[in-house]
Amino acid sequence: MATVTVYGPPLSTAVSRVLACLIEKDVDFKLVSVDMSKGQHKSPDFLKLQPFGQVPAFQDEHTSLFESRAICRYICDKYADRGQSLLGRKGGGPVERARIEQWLEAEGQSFNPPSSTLVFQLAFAPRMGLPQDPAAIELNEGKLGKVLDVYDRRLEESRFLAGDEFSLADLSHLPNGHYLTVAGKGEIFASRKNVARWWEEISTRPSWKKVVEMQNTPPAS
Ligand SMILES: N[C@@H](CCC(=O)N[C@@H](CS)C(=O)NCC(=O)O)C(=O)O
Repeated sequence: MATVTVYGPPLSTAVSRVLACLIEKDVDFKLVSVDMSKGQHKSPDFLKLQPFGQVPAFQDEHTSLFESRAICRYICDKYADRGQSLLGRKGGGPVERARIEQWLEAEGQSFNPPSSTLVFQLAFAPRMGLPQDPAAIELNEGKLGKVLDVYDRRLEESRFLAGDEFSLADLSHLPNGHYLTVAGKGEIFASRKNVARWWEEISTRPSWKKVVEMQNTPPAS
């Protein structure tokens, strides 16, 4: 099997989503560093891979892709026979796949907007020496809380979002959820019984622990 290539730092939420997926799928990969502080993600060569000048970019043989969730879907489809079945079991049928897609959309459309604003405000703004916006933090905590109330009701009936199996829909929440807990906002999960159980289970998977280890390893100079 050829090795796939991911471009971008593991500290990026979108890059870490792809890394977690590759590890779950047991697909070998090469990680190519992109120094965002030097603007390498806006260089002409990088823009050929990711026209919006964002990370991650991804290559598999002659295919190059961008958008972390699309890359994860591709990995799951192409390497369907390897690792964890993140997009439904073989022969699981359209309903099983649609339920996973439904919760993946919920992550992208409902969970991600408030959580990514919070991650920026709470985790990245301080690292970049930028001021925090308390009004944006309060507003988005409220929005995220309402989303997680829906999740809590769903997770009362099933172990994971799309059913009884861990899927790409669950995995996709890990990057933002991780930064929220590290930034001291873990209560937003812990205060909701079913969300708390779910978060504990997905965030302690070996694949995610490995990604966190990569995030905490300084890039080779
Ligand atoms: N929807 C894109 C988001 C990519 C994205 O926003 N990446 C951030 C890092 S997490 C980035 O490259 N930011 C730098 C910039 O936008 O200039 C994906 O999921 O791949």
